[in-house]
Amino acid sequence: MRTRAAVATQAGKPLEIMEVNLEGPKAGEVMVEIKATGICHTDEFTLSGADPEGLFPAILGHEGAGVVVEVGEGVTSLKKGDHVIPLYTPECRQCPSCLSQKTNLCTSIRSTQGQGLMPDGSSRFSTLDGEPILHYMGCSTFANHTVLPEIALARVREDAPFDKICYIGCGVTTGVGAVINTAQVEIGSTAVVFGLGGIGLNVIQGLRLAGADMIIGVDLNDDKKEWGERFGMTHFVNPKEIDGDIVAHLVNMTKRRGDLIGGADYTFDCTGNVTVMRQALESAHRGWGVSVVIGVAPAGAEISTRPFQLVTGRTWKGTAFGGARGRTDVPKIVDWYMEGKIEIDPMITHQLKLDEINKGFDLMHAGESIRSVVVY
Ligand code: NAD
Ligand code: AHE
Ligand code: ZN
Repeated sequence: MRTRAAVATQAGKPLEIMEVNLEGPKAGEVMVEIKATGICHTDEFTLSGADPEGLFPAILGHEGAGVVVEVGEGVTSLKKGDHVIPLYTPECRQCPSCLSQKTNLCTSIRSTQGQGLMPDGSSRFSTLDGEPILHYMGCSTFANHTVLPEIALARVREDAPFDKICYIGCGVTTGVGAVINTAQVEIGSTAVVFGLGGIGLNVIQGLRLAGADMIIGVDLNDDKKEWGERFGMTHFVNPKEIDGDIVAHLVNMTKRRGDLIGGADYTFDCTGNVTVMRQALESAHRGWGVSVVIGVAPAGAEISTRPFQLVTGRTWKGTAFGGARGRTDVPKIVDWYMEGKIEIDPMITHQLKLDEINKGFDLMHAGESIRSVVVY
């Protein structure tokens, strides 16, 4: 069949809206009509050419929601008409990683996914001239229709609005999950969140949900102060506006009564900047502070710190998709949204048509959006 898509033809170039060919689902695969998709900073990261795994031409997008239109042979858990959220972190429930119960990083299809291919090693997308177009993160939600493995789809309730729950396909789950699953923040904790964008604000609402006492947001953009406060941030720091070192400033701010040392119980990097990742680690409390890397750094970037920071009891962790097991956890997060336990609507600052998708990237670059969502 034919469908409309925004194609990343090469790094650093705007997406091109075009008709593409899409083959039907093979065994174990499902075709989905995408109803809405968010634009995440990771799409920008790959489009910019900074992603070591970035391949072109490809159909980007990994934060979608839609309806099953066709299922391939052997598909048992989904049927036509089901509402679904695509999962860039699938959940096969059979691979050593899934069975370990220690990680959400299902390994069953990661290698082909990273090559922009379906598990059988081929692509379902091609140009009208028959040239293959690659998939992206196993999702390709910047197409009105896409094909995914059954294990990479979470079935969700049908009364949930696509134009909001698409954000659960990445940003919401990543931010809230980093707090609940990865850091396992306790009531009364102190926390610092670096980068108050589409991910950082969800970390903040996760911290509010977990009952953190002090939630410090750090961003270079002063407009983010109001945004952070809207979701539970208690203090804001713009590194450009303080005298001296940001780490010393944060350590001092997080000193509890009688504590001579200071430092936050939990810190989160939501910028992808390796200098900030180091600041986040070093702002964590001596002896027990945990720092979680969420941001994705460009090819070639490396993190560093003095080993003494770890010797003295800080823990450096990372998280992908907020540690969530997609088919199990995503339907629950949709429930949390529908029950009013978490907010999504105010973070979706812009709604665009597919033809306007490049504007979503411009808004992100200008720091004017939290999330832009394309509605098909
Ligand atoms: P965004 O562009 O919406 O937000 C980034 C924020 O960081 C902005 O508010 C910006 O002003 C701020 N910022 C930039 N440099 C800063 C600095 N030096 N100090 C303080 N603040 C700074 O991006 P997003 O969608 O929130 O994504 C954030 C990061 O998380 C990206 O690197 C993205 O690729 C990554 N990400 C990771 C996962 C995962 O599973 N690990 C999932 C989604 C996104
Ligand atoms: N391709 C990049 C890594 C990108 C990355 O870390 N992606 C996150 C999700 S970001 C969502 O917005 C992720 O899930 N990582 C685990 C994985 O298996 O990719 C690179 O550096 O090569
Ligand atoms: Zn994302």
